[in-house]
Amino acid sequence: MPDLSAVKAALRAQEIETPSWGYGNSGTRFKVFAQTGVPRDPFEKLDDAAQVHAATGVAPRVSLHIPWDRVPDYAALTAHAKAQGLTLGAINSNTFQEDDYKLGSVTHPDARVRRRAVNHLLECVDIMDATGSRDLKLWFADGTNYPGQDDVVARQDRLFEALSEVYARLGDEQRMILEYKLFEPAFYTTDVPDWGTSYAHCLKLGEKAKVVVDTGHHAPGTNIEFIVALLLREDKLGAFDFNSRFYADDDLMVGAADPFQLFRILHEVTKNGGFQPNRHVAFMLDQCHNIEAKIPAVIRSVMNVQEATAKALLVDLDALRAAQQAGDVLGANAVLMDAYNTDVRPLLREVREEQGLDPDPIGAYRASGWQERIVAERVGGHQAGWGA
Ligand code: PSV
Ligand code: MN
Repeated sequence: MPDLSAVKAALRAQEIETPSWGYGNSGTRFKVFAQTGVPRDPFEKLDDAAQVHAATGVAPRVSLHIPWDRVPDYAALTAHAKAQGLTLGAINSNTFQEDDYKLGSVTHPDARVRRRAVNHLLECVDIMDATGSRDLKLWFADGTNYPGQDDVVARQDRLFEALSEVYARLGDEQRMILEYKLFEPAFYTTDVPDWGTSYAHCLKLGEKAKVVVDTGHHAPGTNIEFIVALLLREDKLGAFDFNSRFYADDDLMVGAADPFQLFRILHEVTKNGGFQPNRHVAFMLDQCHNIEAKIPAVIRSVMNVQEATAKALLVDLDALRAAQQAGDVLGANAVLMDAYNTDVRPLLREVREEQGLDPDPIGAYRASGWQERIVAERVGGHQAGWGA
């Protein structure tokens, strides 16, 4: 059986990065629903993220999204984070909300538009210099809607040219992490549709380029844990964007749709050393809380990741290997299922108590009075939203 004190130590050491946009208003392409108390600027988003960290103890970093989190003074934003025990995490670029990008950004047929997109990515690296962020996170909406619309190979060439220029600008400690997504907003071809395309570009670029696995960006039925295991084997897994999906890129709370899949993914992470600090895998949430209360939803999501992680850490790897070696199909499966079926909530309550935290993070948040305070104080001004 796994050593319980090692399991607890791993749970204490876990770090989950939360997304600034998860605290702002969001919605679908049909409607963005405003909620009361929502942050009006990136500083207030950090204040909310600090509540999540205070309640859970494992959410010390916040991803930013440019331009949504553009501020005149990034040193001030970084200091604001630091004052609350937070650091600034991945800088997410945005090359999907300008008219210029109708036919693509870095893969656009027009060199002028490509230049504009690359300049934005370079600006994001400047911001990383100011915030101390390690990762430039790239997701491209680029693609085509109709057969024949553009030359798909030429688009790959343009993509690589753009990535190479930005890669060359990275500092020694900085990385480029390249996300893929099967479809949407493009419906015929997407320029980075899958892990293989991301991997191929990252491999050519070099060691500082890694793949991001967003759990909502695959075709239904895709075996995501296999992708994770393979990328870890190749040392090309840079980060996770965790969320849940029932149909497409639903961006629901991680662990809500398929907690068993989340467990299987985290089992591969555990087994293949993905939690080791020297592997530098970032565990991030990429979610939107359209109809539910945002801060408690982020807390719940962090807890869901913790629970799946605890179960993955409880897998008896010695017994699993022995069963696998003996060709004991049912025995090996039973080892995994035993861990999955363990109720780890008492263990996590214990870990929190040992850290001086309330064993019930959501209860602690509700009791803190923060929600009432932001509803009362955050009046006037423009609520933050994703700008869609
Ligand atoms: C857009 O689909 C997206 O959800 C990507 O997954 C990015 O990671 C995120 O937005 C931030 O741009
Ligand atoms: Mn994502």
